[in-house]
Amino acid sequence: MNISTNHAMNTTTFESIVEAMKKIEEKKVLKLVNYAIREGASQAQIVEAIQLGLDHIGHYFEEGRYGVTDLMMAGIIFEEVLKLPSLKLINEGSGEPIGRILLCTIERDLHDIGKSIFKSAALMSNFEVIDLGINITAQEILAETIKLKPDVIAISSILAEGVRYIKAVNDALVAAGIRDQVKIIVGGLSTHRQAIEYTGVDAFAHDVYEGVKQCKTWITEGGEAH
Ligand code: B12
Repeated sequence: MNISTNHAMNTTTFESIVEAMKKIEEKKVLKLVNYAIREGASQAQIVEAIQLGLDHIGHYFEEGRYGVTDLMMAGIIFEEVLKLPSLKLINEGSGEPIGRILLCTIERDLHDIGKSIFKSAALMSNFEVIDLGINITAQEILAETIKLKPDVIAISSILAEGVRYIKAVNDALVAAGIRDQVKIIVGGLSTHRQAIEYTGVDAFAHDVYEGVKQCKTWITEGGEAH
């Protein structure tokens, strides 16, 4: 996702959102986001600005300048932004669902913001999304897959340790003899190409839009993972 250039949101507003997020200024972020929406900014542009702010927060956390409470506050602000009625309007798709996605954050991982953004993007593309939540184990995913028969299992994995739990999901589906009935896509910080080979999943995506595009390819063209 690279949309900081050529966007409907003006550069000053974009940078102000990044700055306010960086400083964890809740009211200011919400005010600026509302202003940006009135200016014609898209959901993707707002997400990008906030994500840039979060990247700074992540670095400050690594340097010891921010603590876990700051990470929590940053997460809460992002959730509030995603819940803004003005953003929700552009969240929902319309018409018959084109496919069913089972979505979750992997075992031991409590990060759910990337997952929520994926959900909005998938809904906008007319997918039915069943969100299992956070800290979901391979056995839980297996049980829901048997019950709900999704076309795609989409997993968010933000912590580096997530890779081994994702492998467990693949192994559980193989053991149950249903691995070939569903595609698995993983997104998040801990994902990279080598990890995909190790886990046995079908695809990974660095951002949600790339991920949704891959899901659409699987559904509409019966295409292979990249
Ligand atoms: C907010 C935050 C938290 C909040 C989460 C709140 C919430 N509701 O999610 C809280 C306070 C709970 C938290 C806790 C911890 N956190 Co934290 N957190 C962050 C922070 C600042 C932002 C994460 C975020 O939401 N980013 C914004 C979203 C939009 O980005 P994203 O999640 O990466 O999602 C994008 C892509 O990855 C992708 N994507 C994500 N999911 C999916 C799914 C699919 C299917 C697809 C296709 C794509 C996709 O698309 C998204 C949009 O493009 C990051 C720093 C950072 N720079 O990201 C650290 C960070 C992720 N946390 C970190 C750590 C270490 C922790 C803790 C261990 C801290 C501690 N000592 O307790 C705990 C772990 C708790 C646990 N068991 O999970 C590290 C992880 C290091 C690692 N790689 O393992 C980071 C990177 C900070 C750092 N630099 O050290 N954290």
